[in-house]
Amino acid sequence: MINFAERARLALHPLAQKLFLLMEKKRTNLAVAIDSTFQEELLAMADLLGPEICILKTHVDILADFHSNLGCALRKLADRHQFLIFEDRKFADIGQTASLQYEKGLYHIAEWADLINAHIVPGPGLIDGLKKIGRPLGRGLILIAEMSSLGTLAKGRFADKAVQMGENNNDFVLGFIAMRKLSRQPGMLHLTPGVKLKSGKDALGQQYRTIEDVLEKDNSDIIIVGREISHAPDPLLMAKIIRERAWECLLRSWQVRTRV
Ligand code: S5P
Repeated sequence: MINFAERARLALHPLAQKLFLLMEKKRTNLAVAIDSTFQEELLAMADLLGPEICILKTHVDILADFHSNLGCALRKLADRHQFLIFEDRKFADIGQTASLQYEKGLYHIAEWADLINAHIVPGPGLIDGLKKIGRPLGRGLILIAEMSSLGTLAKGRFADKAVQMGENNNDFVLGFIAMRKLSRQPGMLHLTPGVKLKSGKDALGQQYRTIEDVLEKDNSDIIIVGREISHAPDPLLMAKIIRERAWECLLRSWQVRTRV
């Protein structure tokens, strides 16, 4: 299995190249999900955890005190600590509506988020609508192929279809939310949520697997970790522990697959 530096060379999207290289340089494949409902808390966490992560994943629409200065503040932190900003908006409308949701409204997501994601239910017009706005700005799209929640319909043939749609649009799509590696294109990234140190679930259908399951058994690239870090007594310490463990798993998986 080839490493991130080699995959950066094979990636078609410049943002994928940037992400592969920053992961290799920082030695981290940890994306952190900060689902805080207060802007200052989100920014403080981003600053604290920035050196440990490759991606900061946000949900701006849960902020009780959203202010239009957020994007600018997040971009400064992303530049200082070298991570990408991923707004987990999960677009799911027709292309025209989604393009407006991406560019306009309260949040002006396209102005500050490197990455966004979308469901494939509406079909390829949604990708075209987002691409029209995001591509000229050098942004990238992650398609939701599989989900971590109990009873999800996003699996099997649905996931295959998502991969096909993503690969057909690899000038804008740079990867998938997936529970395992799905695409054979080396430039495509796989990001997996539902990760904790120990497997389990929450009260609302979220299902957790371990870092080892996700990275070594199922060959994903990036783990997305939320409450295990944000709700830990010492979030920075927990981020460091998870980051180190995830990187070791990745190195082991590369060695195993190189030997095969
Ligand atoms: O299938 C999914 C896709 C996503 S993007 N399952 C998920 O949990 N997510 C997101 O990952 C979710 O919206 C949340 O922000 C994060 C997981 O958070 P945690 O606290 O359960 O680790």
